[in-house]
Amino acid sequence: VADVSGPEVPRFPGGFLWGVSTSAFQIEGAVDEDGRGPSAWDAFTARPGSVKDGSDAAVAAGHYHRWPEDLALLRELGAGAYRFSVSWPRVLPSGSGAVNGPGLDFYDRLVDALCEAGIQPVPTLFHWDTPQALEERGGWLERDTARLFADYADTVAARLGDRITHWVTLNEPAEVTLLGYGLGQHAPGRRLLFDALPAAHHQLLGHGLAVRALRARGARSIGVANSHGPVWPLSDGETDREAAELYDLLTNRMFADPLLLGRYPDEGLAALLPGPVADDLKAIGEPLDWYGVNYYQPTLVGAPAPESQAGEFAGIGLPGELPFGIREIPGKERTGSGWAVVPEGLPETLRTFCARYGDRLPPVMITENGCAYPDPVHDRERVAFLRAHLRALHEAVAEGIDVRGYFVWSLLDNFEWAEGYRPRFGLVHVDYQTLERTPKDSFRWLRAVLREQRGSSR
Ligand code: GBH
Repeated sequence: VADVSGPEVPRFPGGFLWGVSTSAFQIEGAVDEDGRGPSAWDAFTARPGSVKDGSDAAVAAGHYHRWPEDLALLRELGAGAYRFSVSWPRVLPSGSGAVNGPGLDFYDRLVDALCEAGIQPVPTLFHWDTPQALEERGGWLERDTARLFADYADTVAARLGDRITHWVTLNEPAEVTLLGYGLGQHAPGRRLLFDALPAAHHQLLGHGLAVRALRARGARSIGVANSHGPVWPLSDGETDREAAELYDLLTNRMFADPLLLGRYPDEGLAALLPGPVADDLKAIGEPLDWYGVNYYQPTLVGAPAPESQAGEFAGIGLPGELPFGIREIPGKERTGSGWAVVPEGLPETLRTFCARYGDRLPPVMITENGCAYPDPVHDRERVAFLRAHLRALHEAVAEGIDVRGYFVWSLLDNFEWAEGYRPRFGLVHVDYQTLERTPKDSFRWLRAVLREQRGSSR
């Protein structure tokens, strides 16, 4: 299958940002060291049955202590940028109030070291680890969390801002809303179904207020990282098309429209949002410098499955009371975690964005793309996956879509949320007994691609 000898990736425009992504909770560990406060994910993982292998992230990939080693890996890879997340409860243990000096120092050292290595630090301010103190007061269901998020953004910017070019406010508010508050499969484990939507609005508001706070601190380039992918109707029949429309509304347009058009996509949503939102939408719609897309796969959606077919949906775990059902995409290869491999879904997503948002769409960056495979080191499938996605992305670039960067998820094997440690998304293998890092074949392949793209033989 995959040939690891030659990169075989067409040339991307000069200045294209090549990077890898991680997130704090998934790699750092050290959850109660140096004054870090608990996050909603610490509380969630402590609840029996919430994580498949019963694990937690107390150690994770041990990055908090091993970051110099991880920095060396980034250098060896030749990454131009590193997207990491700042843990809110490490900086503000109870979400607001006194700053935890050692927590902020950790990111300050990391940013310094990245700059010294010539790697652009791209911090994400929120990648799902809400301070538990705020979660206990309702978390993102509460409007005040948005304001506190902006205060936190200000605190981080005051310390790191002099060395940051590109900021990311939120990572995937759709997942937090739908999986965390809607279905209870992620922290905070609430199962509010459509009553979860205020959590979406408050995250978006938090984003908007944070954009203003960052700009007031002189931030040059601000984006967001949202998960997007095509939604394909199971058939041409009306019920399947309507179900797919609704799924697309809830996962794609509900998050992108307010950010890019300053409005929600559907009148019917208004009733589910927390009161009048017109003023909030002015903050939410503050023009972005770029828009981050996390792309994994399309979703095939049809009318809800009849009871008799429930087994078919077990892996996806959508409750029967929702007005849509997710089906397996037939005829595609699957990754180790069972996701369909559909590289052409990436340019399709970008074309849909250009068509819908036109001039309102700023330059795009692919802030995450990657796959899980069990293979420890000789990960030929990951090489094939990345190569196919980069070729597909290049088609979009060749068509004139303004794509400025691509970040692989992920540098390291890490804590894959409710799936625990089994899915391995890393370019680098992590032995969870010893925390030893071993670069996979895909790491060497990507290093060759990056060298070639830079046009040097370094
Ligand atoms: C991202 O979320 C996260 O930002 C990151 O933290 C995480 O580790 C990474 O991706 C890998 O999961 O229809 O059941 O087949 C990914 C969001 C949403 C992508 C669900 C795949 C379809 C799963 N995901 N989606 S399913």
